[in-house]
This record gives sequence, structure tokens and C-alpha cells, in this order.
Amino acid sequence: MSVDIESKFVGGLIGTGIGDGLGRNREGYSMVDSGKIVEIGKKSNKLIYTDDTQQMIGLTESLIHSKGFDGKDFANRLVQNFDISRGYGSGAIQVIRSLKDTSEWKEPAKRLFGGEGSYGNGSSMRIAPIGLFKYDDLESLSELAISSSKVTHTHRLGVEGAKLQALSVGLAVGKDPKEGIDKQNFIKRLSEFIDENIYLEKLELIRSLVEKNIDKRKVIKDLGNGVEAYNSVPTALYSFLSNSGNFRDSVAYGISLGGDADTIGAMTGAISGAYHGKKGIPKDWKSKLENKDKIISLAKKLMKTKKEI
Ligand code: R7I
Ligand code: MG
Ligand code: MG
Repeated sequence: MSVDIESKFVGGLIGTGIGDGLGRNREGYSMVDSGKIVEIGKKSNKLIYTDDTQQMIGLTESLIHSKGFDGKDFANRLVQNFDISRGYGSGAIQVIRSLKDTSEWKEPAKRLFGGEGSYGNGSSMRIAPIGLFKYDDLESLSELAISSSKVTHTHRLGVEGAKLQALSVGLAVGKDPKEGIDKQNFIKRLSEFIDENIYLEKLELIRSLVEKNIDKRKVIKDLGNGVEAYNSVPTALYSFLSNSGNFRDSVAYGISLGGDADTIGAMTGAISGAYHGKKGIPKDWKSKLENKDKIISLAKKLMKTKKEI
């Protein structure tokens, strides 16, 4: 197998930004044809990203600076990079504001939603850099995914979503798109790391749905398109697997499902970008991404950091 790993690091990060920037136009809307998403992409002059990519950038910067994951450093970067105009979740706003005033960075996230913490998809949508950084060691990848989630999302279902999304990105890095993907095996491998029933059940559903040409309504009904991690991470994985032939189809499909479209777009883009690499991402989408050069440079630095440690 000859895969260009650096191209995959770049693909995973700019894939997040493109899916997010394109999907924000459809956040909160109902499903449409994928063609409509491609059309929106053509008409947009710029793909402006949201909190999903803003936090993904912070996590990447933190991994590079700390040469690995450091919760305190990541918490500081969430505070430094906070930009309310990017459209953060209500729980995330509360946590980040509390993080600003405390050195006890593990505490604020635990206080959300009655004391179990958030199961929103906020810790899943930003996690591409962890999947890339540890793609060759899925045990460590899972541990880092869990730790990075807990800075804002401590609910077991929020944490598990982040783990599943990071694993999907990590597995995609190791696959050669010229060889195609064994979808059943990909899902089976993911299941080996997953403990929570709701995710295991959805992985089983994906396993059967992915072999058929399924109506979008059924995909939304069975897998979800909401802001909860368990109603969006499996949906992004399905969007990738059912359209794994090229980046454009997978991301357009994920966004076309509507609902939490920026985030389903970001997560589909992360997996698909990590699979196809930079070269597999349409030029027009790449050139329109806000802060494209900065994100590409971060991806390269992340790769360099991995080699050095
Ligand atoms: O997860 P989070 O950062 O939000 C991410 C979403 C993405 O769609 C972004 O694009 C952005 O739009 O926001 O922020 P949270 O507030 O932690 O979680 C998101 C939402 O999930 C919350 O505002 C709640 O509506 C819901 N939620 C919960 N509801 C009940 N009980 C999350 N956890 C719970 C819970 O435990
Ligand atoms: Mg967003
Ligand atoms: Mg969203």
C-alpha cells in the first residue's frame, strides 16, 4: 500500500472545514437532493466555518504545542479561540466561560445538564486531529479521544461519540482509496472499540443500510440528524461509507440530510478527507475555504509533530 499520509492529514482537517462551511447553509433545514448542496457550493464565494472548525483548530494547535494531548492547554485554547459569532452550543458556551475563570479545567463540563455533562456532538465535530495523530495506534487514539471530549463533554454518550468519530477518521487514514473500502469490515473494526449499546445498535443498522440504496427519510429516521452525538456521529459515518467513491458525494450527501448539517458535514468531511486525502477534495471547495492556508499548515505541523515524538 502506498498512501501519502501527509495528504491525508491535510484532507482530514480541510475536510472538516469544508463540510462545516458548506453545511452551515443548511443547519436546521430539512433534507434536500445532494445536487442542491453542490449548487450551494458553486454559488458560495467563500466557505465560512463555524464553531466546529474553530474548535478543531484549537485542538490541533494544542496537540502540536503539547506534543500530545494536554487537557489544561486545550482548555486554554478553547478560551483563547472562543468566538461567539461562530455559533457555539449553549452548554459549550457555559463551559468555556467557566474555564476562563478557573484553573480547575476538569470541573465545569461535569456540571452541565443536571450533572452528567453534555451528550451534544461538540466533542465529536472537532476531533479529526486526534484521529489523524494516532491513526496507527487505535488504543491510544481512543484514550486521547476520551480525554479531549471530557474537557467540554463528560456524558458517556458524548464521550463515546467522540471516540467513534476519532476512530472512523483514524481507520480512514490507513486505507488506500485506490483499493476501495471493505465497508463491513470497517464497521466491524469500529464495533470492537465501542461499549455503549446505542452506538452498537446504530453500527448494526449502518451495516445493513449501507448495502442497500436506502431512502434518505429512512436514514434520518434510523440514524438521526440531530445535535446529540448519537444522532449525528453514526449518520456522518454512514454518509461516508455509502458514498465512499469520492469526497464530493459523501459530503454533499451528509449535508443534504439537513438538521445539524454543518456538523454532519464537518464529521463526514473529516472521515472522507482522511480517506481520499487532499488531492481527492474538489479544487473549487478547497479554494473557497476560509483560512485554508492556516489549516493546511496546521495539518503539516501535526504530521511533523507525530514524526518527532
Ligand atoms: O455539543 P455542543 O458543543 O454543540 C454542538 C452543536 C453543533 O451543532 C455546532 O455546530 C453548534 O451549532 O452546536 O454544545 P452543547 O450545548 O453541549 O450540546 C448541544 C445541545 O445538545 C444542547 O444545547 C442541548 O440541547 C443538547 N444536550 C442535552 N440535552 C439534554 N440533556 C446535550 N446534552 C444534553 C443532556 O444531557
Ligand atoms: Mg457549528
Ligand atoms: Mg452544528
